[in-house]
Amino acid sequence: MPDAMVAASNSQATSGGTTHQVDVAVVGAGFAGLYLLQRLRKDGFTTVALEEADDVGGTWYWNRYPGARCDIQTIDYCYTFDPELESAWKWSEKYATQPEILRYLGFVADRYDLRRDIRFCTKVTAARWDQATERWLLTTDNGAAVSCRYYIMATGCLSSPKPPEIDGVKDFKGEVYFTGRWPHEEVKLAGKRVAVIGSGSSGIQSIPLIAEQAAHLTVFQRTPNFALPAHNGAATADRVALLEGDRAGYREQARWSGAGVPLPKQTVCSWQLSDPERRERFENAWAIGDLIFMSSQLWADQRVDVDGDALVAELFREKIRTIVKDPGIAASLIPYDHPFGAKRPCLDTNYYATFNRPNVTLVNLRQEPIKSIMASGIKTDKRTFDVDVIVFATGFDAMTGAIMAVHPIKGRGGKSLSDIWANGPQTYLGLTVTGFPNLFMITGPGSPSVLSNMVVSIEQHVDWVVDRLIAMRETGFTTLEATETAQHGWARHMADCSTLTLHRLANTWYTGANVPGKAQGVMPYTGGVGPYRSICNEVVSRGMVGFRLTGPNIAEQCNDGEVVRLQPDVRLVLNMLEEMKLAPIESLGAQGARDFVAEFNADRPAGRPVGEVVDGTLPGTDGPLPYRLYRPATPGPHPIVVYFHGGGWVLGDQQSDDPYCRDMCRRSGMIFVSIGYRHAPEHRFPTAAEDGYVATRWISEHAGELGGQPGSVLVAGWSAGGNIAAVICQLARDRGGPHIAGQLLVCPITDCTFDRPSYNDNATGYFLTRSLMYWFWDIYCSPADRIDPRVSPLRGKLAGLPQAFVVTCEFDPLRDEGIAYGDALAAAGVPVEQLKARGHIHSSFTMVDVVITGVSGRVQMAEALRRFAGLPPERKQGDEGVRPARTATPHKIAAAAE
Ligand code: NA7
Repeated sequence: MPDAMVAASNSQATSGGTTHQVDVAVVGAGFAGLYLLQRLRKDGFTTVALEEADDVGGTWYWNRYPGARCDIQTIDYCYTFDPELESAWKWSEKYATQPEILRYLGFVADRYDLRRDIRFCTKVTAARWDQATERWLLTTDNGAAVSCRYYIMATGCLSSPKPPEIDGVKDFKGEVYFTGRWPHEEVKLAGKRVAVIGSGSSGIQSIPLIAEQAAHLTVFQRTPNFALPAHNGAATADRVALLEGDRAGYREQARWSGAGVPLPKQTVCSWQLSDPERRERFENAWAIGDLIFMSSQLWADQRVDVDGDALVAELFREKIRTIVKDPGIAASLIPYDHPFGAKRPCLDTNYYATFNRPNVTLVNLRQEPIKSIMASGIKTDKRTFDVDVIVFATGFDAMTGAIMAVHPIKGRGGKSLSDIWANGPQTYLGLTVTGFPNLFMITGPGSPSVLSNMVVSIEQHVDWVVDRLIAMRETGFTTLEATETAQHGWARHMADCSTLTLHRLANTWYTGANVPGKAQGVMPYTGGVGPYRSICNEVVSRGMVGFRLTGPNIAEQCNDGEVVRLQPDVRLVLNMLEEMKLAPIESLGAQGARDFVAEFNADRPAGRPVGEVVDGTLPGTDGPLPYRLYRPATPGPHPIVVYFHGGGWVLGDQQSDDPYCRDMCRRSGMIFVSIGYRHAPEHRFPTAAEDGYVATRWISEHAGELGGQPGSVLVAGWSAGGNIAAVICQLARDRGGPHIAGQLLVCPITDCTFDRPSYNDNATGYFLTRSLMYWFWDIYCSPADRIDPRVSPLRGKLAGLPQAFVVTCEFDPLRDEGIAYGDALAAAGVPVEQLKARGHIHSSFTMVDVVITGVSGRVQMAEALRRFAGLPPERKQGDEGVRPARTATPHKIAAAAE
């Protein structure tokens, strides 16, 4: 590349043979490095990019294997920072080939004259932070060292090929190629016996083309993958029309989407569709040939719930069986060891059909592992395959490999990044690392990166980082570093996010499982591109929360803390509610509030099916009380849980917690009977409690008729319903029955003392407000009555009560009175367990299929109920424990929670 070499020598000349001084050094000249250069230069920073290759392109420079293409539609997989650039370049295909993408990146480099700031053929060999000068010193294998204020790794996620870990590679006498380091000159495979090891994206893209050339191709497959036909050709007309209709809007939608591609939220759940309807959706997606579409547009629960996902996987398997003629080969090609999407699914052109060719052999390494590579070919534990060429499509040391390849990177106090990351990468926002001031990573571990359209993520990272550098220049700060608190908080938030999807359930390069000895854990951010962007923005709007900034002649600034303490889906729900700018419920009047709740609930995700739902009435003190009974699908009789809905004694009815009752019925395998007790202001204290007591007694006496186990019942309730359940336990003890085997109290109201910290800390902003609680109290109960244990059970006698499971949420005004009740029960000798749900709000557990992170709490609640009822801890349908039961959502909030 003559241009490149000229650029390199110019660059070194300016350094005068001594240390090359710049404001910002960038490592890598792929998508990220090029955009960095463009922005940094535009914003007045001196900069240099150090690039190991002799040209731009990054991953698209190295991955030249036959069939290499992007697997996001090209109209989405390109820069959007400059509308003129968008109109200056026309893509020729729906999925561009590697040569075309490389040409595009060359075009971008030339258009913005970026090559003059790139030192090609230059590898960074080490990097060291010098505290005295507050600069990074980068040594290189070619030319001057670089001294910079800011050091930005734009090294890509898939640029460090993984060794094949197979004995004897060096003994092989034929040709050896790695897909990730494919030669520039033509590789002639015609007439040769070729082996391909690996069936990830690179293998799946190259195998059909290699099969067309080779005399014989033998594919060595360890793990089969899901692959979807690309149906490549011209760019899809409807997508192009959308883009051209409103380019800015289209791009903006991508920026706030889940994966960086503008597709609508799916709202229908798999169980709301019939078999033929699901099949039709799948066939449509198969015909469209778009991974993001297939992964997100079939039904709302597909990516997040094992059952919803399994339906997709099975339809894939049917396709493979149809395409591959030999049933034995088809069986080997069918993936069973991971949920669809948990491992990167692939986009193919004739991949499965290639195994119908007479010149192709599939070797299933699960049945006959490779023993070694010999001079003449490959030996499994059953056979020997003589080949002329071996192609290793064995993947990468992903996400961390390229960063750690610069070794050592020594931060403050001389600590090395490889040591600090020995147990897995730790970052703040995926962009920075504590102890490494002024070091940034683009698409680093902890950012959405590989789970997103990379270009969208790259542009967001670059803009965010460069904007910070500008802000520091303007304010006089010269160093920026993530705090320990912030980094720990991000690790916790990452772990919370990882429960939202199924990625944690597969051994993949996302989790580090493909590299022997590598620390394992989900490395990319699974919370989505849009939410990630909003968090980065929040860091700034809250005064650089989690960063320490210093500079000469300026006071240190450190707004220490965690940027996200809420569960990720709870945060989205709250943001959504804030955007809706709802009037305070207490301003609507009782009837207005009831209408609002009814409207709100009508729009929420439908609960999952249970065996039977029966509406009925039972005799109350002053007339019939309605109830709704949820029966499990399993054979009865079942223990009965008498349930009391939430709503501050004012709102709701026996159906208002329908999704929660269904969910708990499925999980616990018990009958739930939700009681329509009477409400204030029409019926004030103590009506709700007395109705609840009468209903519980009646249900206990008629358990057999209801299909339940006679003898005893359990009680449960949420919020004011939790209050009623707690009170009933006291009344039942004092009034001679019924026998209650256990009580489940979810965020219960237990006292009328408003000075506990949670009433202040969580007074506003978390859905249930202090003001709304005051309103509920005023409507239900006069001040004089408030100390009565029938409304303040914490003030009652607690000894001799049924065993209890008390759930409280961190961001709930009622948190501390729930905890106080649990503690008081324990002090009174009542067996009690408390679940203190971190990051949750008052309604987290009843927002079923909206707040997905609430699942594990409901699993624990169901287990407690089963224990109380003397049932074995076996789980019922829909249950998972280690996995989320995400389903979703004909619902605005649910859509946001995606
Ligand atoms: P991948 O997706 O990591 O695939 C590598 C493949 O190589 C995969 O099938 C591996 O099996 C297989 N492999 C790795 N090591 C071995 C050994 N030692 N023996 C046998 N088979 C082995 O990398 P790709 O390059 O295909 O794709 C990377 C990404 O680039 C892709 O997801 C796109 O985003 C673009 P395993 O699954 O580990 O059992």
